[in-house]
Amino acid sequence: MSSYKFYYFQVRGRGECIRLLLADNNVDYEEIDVAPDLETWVKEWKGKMPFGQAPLLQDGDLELAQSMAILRHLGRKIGRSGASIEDRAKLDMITEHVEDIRNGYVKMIYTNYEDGKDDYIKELSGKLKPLDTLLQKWGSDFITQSIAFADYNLFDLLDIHLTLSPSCLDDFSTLRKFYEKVLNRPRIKEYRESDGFKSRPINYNRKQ
Ligand code: 0HH
Repeated sequence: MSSYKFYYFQVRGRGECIRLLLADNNVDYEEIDVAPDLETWVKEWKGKMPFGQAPLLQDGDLELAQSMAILRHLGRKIGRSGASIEDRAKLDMITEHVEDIRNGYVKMIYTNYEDGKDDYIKELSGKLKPLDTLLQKWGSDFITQSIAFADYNLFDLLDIHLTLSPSCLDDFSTLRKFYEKVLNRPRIKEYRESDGFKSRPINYNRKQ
């Protein structure tokens, strides 16, 4: 029996960085689809979620909501949470900026895709540039010396934006290098070949 149960929709969405961390670190888990149909989500699962939303991770008696809390918790449990207090601060700093970008992305995708996509893409490089500058300044392959929870989240953010705008990393060689480095990790490659990964759209409304 898997020790972790992961409850989420069958989309990449806010769950994908967690799946990437689990896959790359060979952590066994069971995934439960909370919405084989919308009625099941509303009647069976929504009310059981601490904040009425998924994802949720069950780790023994601990029921944990909020994707970033789940990601950090798993990072701490498997030793992917930064080697020093300074590293942990950097990982948190990047995580917060990635959240800011993701919140804007989700808003555009779900509420304003047709009218908002072009402007969103125009403003994207201004949001990615500081990430490129910081990673270059910090000088490691990952955000810190070795891969940690925040790297999976940053990777997923870059991945979904490359789908939205394939040229979005053209001016950001450090981010591009980081993206390729994570993409080419054997277990990440293997995971991305899986039927599960291939069958899940990025977003529930299938806009991307
Ligand atoms: N801050 C939270 C986190 O990071 C936000 C979680 C969240 O927005 O964990 N959860 C959404 C699903 S993520 C949720 O539970 C986006 C995937 C889209 C799935 C849409 C399903 C529509 C069902 C009506 N949303 C469902 C809800 O709020 O009822």
